[in-house]
Formats: sequence, C-alpha cells, structure tokens
Amino acid sequence: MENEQKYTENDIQVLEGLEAVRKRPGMYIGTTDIKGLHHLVWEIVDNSIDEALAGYCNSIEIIINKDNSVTVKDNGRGIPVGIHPKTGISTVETVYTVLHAGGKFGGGGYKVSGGLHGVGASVVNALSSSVVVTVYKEGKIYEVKFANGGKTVQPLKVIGDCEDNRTGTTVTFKPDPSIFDTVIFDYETLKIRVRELAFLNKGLKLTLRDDRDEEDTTGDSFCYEGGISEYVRFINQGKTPIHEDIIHLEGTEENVFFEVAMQYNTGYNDNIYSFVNNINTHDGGTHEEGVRRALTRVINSYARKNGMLKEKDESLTGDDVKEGLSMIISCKHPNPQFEGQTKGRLGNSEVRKLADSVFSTGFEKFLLENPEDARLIVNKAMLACRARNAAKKAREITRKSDLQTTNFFGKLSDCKSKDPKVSEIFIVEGDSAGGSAKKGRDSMTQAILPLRGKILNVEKARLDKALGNEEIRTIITAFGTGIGEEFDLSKLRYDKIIIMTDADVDGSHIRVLLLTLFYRFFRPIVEAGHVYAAQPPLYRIMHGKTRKYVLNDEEKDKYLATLSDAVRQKAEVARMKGLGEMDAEELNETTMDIEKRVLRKITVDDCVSADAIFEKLMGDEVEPRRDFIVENAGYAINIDI
Ligand code: 1YM
Repeated sequence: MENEQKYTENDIQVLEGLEAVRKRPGMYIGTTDIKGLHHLVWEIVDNSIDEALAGYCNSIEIIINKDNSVTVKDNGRGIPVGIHPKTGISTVETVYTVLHAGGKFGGGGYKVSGGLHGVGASVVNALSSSVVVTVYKEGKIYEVKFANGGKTVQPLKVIGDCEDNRTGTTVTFKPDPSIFDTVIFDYETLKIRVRELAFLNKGLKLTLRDDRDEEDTTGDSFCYEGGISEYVRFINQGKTPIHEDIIHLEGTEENVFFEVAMQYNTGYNDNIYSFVNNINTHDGGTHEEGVRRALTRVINSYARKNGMLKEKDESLTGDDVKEGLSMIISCKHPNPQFEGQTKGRLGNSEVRKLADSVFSTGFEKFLLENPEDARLIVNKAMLACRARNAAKKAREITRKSDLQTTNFFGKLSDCKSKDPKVSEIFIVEGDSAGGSAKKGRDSMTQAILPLRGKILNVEKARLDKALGNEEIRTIITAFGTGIGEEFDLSKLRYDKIIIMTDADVDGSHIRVLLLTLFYRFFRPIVEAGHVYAAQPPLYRIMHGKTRKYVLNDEEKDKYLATLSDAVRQKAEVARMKGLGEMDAEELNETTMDIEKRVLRKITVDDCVSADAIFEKLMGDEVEPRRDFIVENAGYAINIDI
C-alpha cells in the first residue's frame, strides 16, 4: 500500500514533465516534421553510442519495422534495472519517464552524449504512442512498457533468462501520429546519418534495416576501422587526390579527445566538416579555428623555409590553403559549450589550443617526412593565391574597361540585338576565319570575336599576367558578367558562347585553353549550359550540283555508301582544311546557320572528372598532355567537361 502511494506521487510529477514535452515538442526536438521524427531515432541511438564511447558496446542495430515503429538494439551493459533511490522505481523506468534538466544519473563520469544528455529517452517516450524497453543483463531478460505519451503500462519485470549471458538494451518505439506531421521514416535519410556515425566512431558497427521492404532483408552495415580517415576517403571518392596518404592526427588532453583527417584533391572547392560529440558543428568554433590557424601557419612557414615563398612574396591566406582540401575534424568533449543562434558553434576556448597544437605538430612532421607531398600541397595553395589575386585584378580591369573602349570595339563585331536570349557570340580562331565569319553571320543575333593566335594558358601562367593578356580581357568584357566576387550570371550578354576552332591539333589546343579559362573564371556559365563548340565539317563531297558536308570519316563513308557506284566514282571528296579556307557562304551553311549547324554543348556534369582532365591537359607534366591531344585531336569536342 505504502509503495503504491509513493509510486503515484512520482507518477504525477513524471506525467507533468512528459506532458510539458507533448505540449511543446519543438523545444525538445526542434520540429515535428520528418526531421523531428528522425530526431527520435537519434535520441535513442545516442544512448547506445554513449555506451560504445564508454567502451562497453561495439554493435548497434536500427530497424524500421513494418508498422513504422523503430527498434534500436545495442550490445552494451543494458540500462540499470535496480530501484532508483530518488524515484523508488526501476532505473530503466526512471530513465524513460523522468525529464531531467541535464546530465545523466550519477553524473561525474566521462560522458560525451551528443543528444539531450540523458533526457532523450524520456522525450522519445513522451512523443510516442508506445515504447517497449528490453534489457539483457545478469542472465535475465527484463521488460518495461509505456503507452500514450509515456504512461507506464507494464512496470519492469523479468520476462525470461538469457542463456548466453548476453547483455544489451533493445528499444522499440512508435511515434505518436497526433504529434508528428508524418510518422513514415525515410530510409535513405537515416542511412546517411548512420554511415556518418560509423565514420565518426571507429570500429563501431552500425546496421540499418528496413523491414517495410520485403525484398531487402539485409539492410546496410557500416563499420570503419579507419574512422574519420575513411570519411575523408569517402568524400574524395571520384576526386583526384594530390597526395596518396590521408593525414590523420589525434590527441587527448584533460578528457577532451581531438582528431583530424585530411587529404588535398586537385579540385578548387573545400569540404571541411567538423563535429563535437558526433554533432555537426556547421558554424565551426574553437576546434575548427585551431586547425585553420595552424594549417595556414605551418604551410607558410614550410613554404618560406624551403624557398617556395620568397621574402617579398605575400603570405598564403586561410582561403589559399584550403583549396581542394577535404577534412574532417572531430572532438569528443565531456562538457561542450555550444554557441550561436542554432547552437552550431563550439565555444570551449581550451579546444582551440589543443586543436592547434595537435594539428601543427603532426602536420609539420608530415610535411618534413613527405617532401614531395609537401611540395604539391604548397604549390596548390600558391596557385590558389595567384587565382585570388588575379580575380581581384580582373575585377578592377573589367570595371575600368567597358564596352565603350575603342580598342575593344575594334575586335568584337557585336550583334545588333541587345537581347541576351537571342544573342550568341562566336569565338573564332584567327583573323581570316574571323573575316569569313563576320561576312557569313546573321548580324542581328551573332557576334564575332576573332582571337589572334593562342590565348594564354591560365593554368600555367601567373593569373595576373594572364589578365594582362588582351584576348582574355576582351573575352571578359564581351561576356559582361564581371568576374570573381562580382560575377553575375544574369548579366551574361549572350545565350550561347560558341567556340569555333579548326578540327586539327591546334584547334583542339585553343579550345582547351578557352575551356580552361571558362572553367577557372566563368564556371557558372559552363554549368548553366551556355558554352558550345561549333563543329566545322571535315569533308566536302561534291557530285553533280550537290554539295554535302560531313563532320567525320564515319559520316563520309555512310554518305558515300548511299550513292550509286557511278555517282560515287565521280564524286569529289575534299580533306576541309581550316575555317579560314571556307568562304563566308560555306562557313554560314556548315557551321553557323542556326538551322543547319551542329553544336556540341559543353557541360560540367562532373566537376571532378573535369578537374582531372584539366590537370592532365593543363598541368605541369607534358607527356600526358601530348598523349591526350594526339589521341583526341579529332574528338576533343566530344569530351563532356
Ligand atoms: C537502445 C538504447 O539506452 N543503451 C544503454 C543505456 C544506458 C546504459 C547502457 C548504461 C549506462 C550506465 C551504466 C551509466 C543508460 N543508462 C542510463 C542510466 N540503448 C541504450 N546502455 N550502465 C548502463 O551511464 O553509468 C541512462 S542510459 F542513467 F540509467 F545509467
């Protein structure tokens, strides 16, 4: 009787707590949309991860059941089952029904929970229509059941023995449909986070399975012995790393564990992600600051010590050293302070020092021990630095030289239309082809920009020098978009930018130089599908009064096969030389006339492979470039970059 009385008092308190969660779920799980729904899974999984971090669990299983409930199983110690001194009920029931202000029962220990610090289980219970917790511990199987927002419907009881002395906790919960906009879990969304948790907790096996899917009975299993190193490898998949080994550094001080893994690739973007207790700190914080500061300092000091940066050279900036960098920073902290509007920033100042010292010591050592990799990394940052300065300069240039410049008008034969939607610009190799193109164009919509000789290779020349190049300046001005930070795609003056070069090795080379320029400075124009390559014909076949132009050998053979033997024998086949040798009429008919021409769209559907191609074509090594041009001279237009 006395016991019952006590239980009821607690029960009232408990329900008041859980009722608060049901009244304002947003305060506890952010939202009640699908994101909030998934949050319930992470709250339960976090308890298993804590158990893994404490060293007692190495396997977590997550199952979406047929009825859209979710089961989370771990092989940890099992939630304690004894009577809790404060509530007088079993600890496991207490964990699931008492809303704590923070900190786990007992406190003190090394806990790095990423979730709601122990209140997660009760929050999930409050927002579920049913919860069953099974604990395997000390040779027994215990079970406690809740329903309708956390009301205990079956206090903890022993339901059997576990023969194999296994331990662990299994929780099945069914979200309350009166709380959530949707109660249908999304497998793919859960999978991304499950994989991330596996990367962030090395050696921990996480399995996700969808029992709603009758065909897939195995699900996905993730376990990474290499931890965040494997995360970096995963991010760099399909990219071209500039050094083979992933750099992985770690250190611990006063219960704070810090680690970082990194690898540079040939791309221009950085992929830097940081985590504290498995939570993505999207606004960075002290752990990121420590690494960034150390990275910039160590690279500069290495570059100066080894004469790569001279005394007069400016230092590389944080932006320069992160170009093409894929990096994961992870910190496990017993008492993290999250700051900022969305709590996405780590505030603990002691972590800045730890991150800086672990990173600088380890990275310095790596550079010293791997001088070839060090050279590639420093070179990459120096190139980024040049690009940054060049962009600055280019902005100044394009601001100054506008369309009124007489010199500029001398080169560009602009179209009459000022409507970008119907306007196109032909960038033509050489003055003589430029002359024919000018005569053969539709001057209403087609602008002609002849290039004299080859434009500068912006990948190899210092970019500020490249922007001193008149051809390049003219192109920038003609496009009208501006460049760098001021780049504005909506200001593009032409719908189509058409590269018109000869179908020979020189033509391929000029095309690649132009594409390098576009890729480096005008990538959004390429991405938006404005760049094309014209396809001048390779052969002219004449018979009787008929003139037929074909693009390649295959088309030539096909066409000849359609002719009768007698006609074929008399047909004149000519190997068309340069664009310059076509008269205006011919050029119009074969290459420029909107009705008859064939254009190839240049796309960037895979920046990664484009990087690789550009590296091959424009990088320092001559051999691969020569091989590529020889192999692809006739087809270079076809590469989808
Ligand atoms: C599927 C969900 O909750 N596992 C889990 C939770 C706990 C423990 C082990 C645990 C913790 C401790 C001691 C400790 C929790 N215990 C508590 C509390 N999986 C899942 N596995 N023994 C076992 O923290 O000292 C809260 S969670 F508070 F009761 F100790």
